[in-house]
Amino acid sequence: MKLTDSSASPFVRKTKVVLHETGLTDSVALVPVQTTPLKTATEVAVANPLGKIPALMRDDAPALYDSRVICRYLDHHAQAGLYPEARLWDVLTLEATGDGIMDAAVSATYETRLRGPEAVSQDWIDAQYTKINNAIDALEARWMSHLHGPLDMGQISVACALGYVDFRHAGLDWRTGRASLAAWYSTFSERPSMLATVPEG
Ligand SMILES: N[C@@H](CCC(=O)N[C@@H](CS)C(=O)NCC(=O)O)C(=O)O
Repeated sequence: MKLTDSSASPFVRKTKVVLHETGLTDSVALVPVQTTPLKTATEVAVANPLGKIPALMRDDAPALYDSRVICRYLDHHAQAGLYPEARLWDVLTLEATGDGIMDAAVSATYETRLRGPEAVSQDWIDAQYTKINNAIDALEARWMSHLHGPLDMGQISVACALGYVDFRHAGLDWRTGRASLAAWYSTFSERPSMLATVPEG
């Protein structure tokens, strides 16, 4: 199998963390790509008609895309238990919260990096930052007990989302007023799977 790879993408990072956590790194070759909404890389368009990464190219079956589908597929493949039945709906909601932070943060990145200075909308960026801040407040207020539980897909998504906020939007200073989440993240970031996938670029 092959995975479209970009070190900066938090969605790709999710899937790579899952590869590490499930022991599947040797089963998937990484294919580095450079793609943006304004210029889709050819290999990305071939694997995913939506032109987004990650996509997982399987050997004898159609490519899978959207990080949620890929992560669930890899978990199923490895029987790793990242979606425990007993708390499935919480895990999926927590994963959606992490993914939503990524969506908002990536949108704010595109706004600043892909549009000319005259076209950048500060209102748009502020609206994305509001979503990120509200979601991080919710994590601090309601999800700490779950985050401290056994490893699951929700935790991986949240950690990759916070890592991306640090990477591209450090000015948000998300740790201030969220001491519990900051402490959890500091410990989680030391996992070998997280250390092996730190974003660059
Ligand atoms: N819901 C998708 C989001 C993926 C996504 O937005 N990836 C970004 C890179 S971080 C991308 O491919 N952007 C290019 C584009 O939107 O055309 C997933 O979870 O895989």
